[in-house]
Amino acid sequence: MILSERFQQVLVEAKSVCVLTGAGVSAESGVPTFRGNEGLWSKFKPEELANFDAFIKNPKLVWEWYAYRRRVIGEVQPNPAHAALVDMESLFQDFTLVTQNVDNLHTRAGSKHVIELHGNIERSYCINCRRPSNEQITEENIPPRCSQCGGLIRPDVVWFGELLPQDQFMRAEAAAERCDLFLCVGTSAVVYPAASLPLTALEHGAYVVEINAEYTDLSSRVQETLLGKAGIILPQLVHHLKMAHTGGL
Ligand code: BJW
Ligand code: ZN
Repeated sequence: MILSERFQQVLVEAKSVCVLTGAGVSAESGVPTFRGNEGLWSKFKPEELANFDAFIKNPKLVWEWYAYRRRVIGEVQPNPAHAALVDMESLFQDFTLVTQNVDNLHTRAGSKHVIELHGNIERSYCINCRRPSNEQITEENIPPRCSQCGGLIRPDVVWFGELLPQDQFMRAEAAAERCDLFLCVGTSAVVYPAASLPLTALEHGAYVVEINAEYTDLSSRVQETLLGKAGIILPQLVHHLKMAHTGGL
């Protein structure tokens, strides 16, 4: 991959970097993305399953989706895109990793500080008493019930129409506002307010680079789109940075 002169300069000189990741970052691990897939659950739009009304109407169906995804996630490993983002944490003075993913793969790869905007699929809680649940959830015992009060257990993720964890979102916004370089990786950038973060970075003068397997609605607004797989491109950026730091460039 050939990086533009301008991007090479920004990459090497950046002091503050913010990265927003989406499902495309985990695609090479074998985790299906939300939009434009084939397969078992592709007949449902995420809007149809990832909302509270759908859960109350059919908790078994929604839990079947989550139980399937929990199983897939448990069987896969972080990929070179996750690993490159672990490396980046130590290559910049100020580095913020923000993810929309609930799969915990950034943390499993070794990233130390991850802002999880849409929750984490490994956690769940009771919709009645709000206690975190540690019930064993398998594809056989769904929908799970709270051992304390009998209420329905739900995954600790953010569904459509629900507020994002405000402390996490405020930290993400602050990072987008102060960064010199913003990388938007493997996201269709259609789900708000996460999709506002690259726009916030642009408004505050950051250089915004999208890394995606295809063009998105964001592509026409950012300085550059690098088309390709995150698991190929991100390690190349890290290689470039390490060469620059050791004087090899
Ligand atoms: C690769 C690759 C490879 C593949 N390498 N790339 C402002 C404007 C318009 C609408 C709204 C707005 N504000 C709020 C809304 C409503 C709504 C919304 O945004 N709707 C839009 C769809 C129109 N937002 C909300 O409801 C949010 N809440 C909110 O705003 O609260 C305030 C409020 C409250 C009450 C009333 C009113 C307002 C909450 C959004 C929660 C989203 N939740 C989900 C589910 C999480 C749990 C779970 O995982 O089950 O989050 S939906 C789903 O989409 C999930 C994802 O995090 C999210 C984003 O998806 P992502 O990551 O972009 O995946 P894909 O599949 O779309 O894209 C993958 C990309 O990767 C593709 O581009 C591929 O090309 C690429 N790719 N392989 C690189 N190897
Ligand atoms: Zn309960």
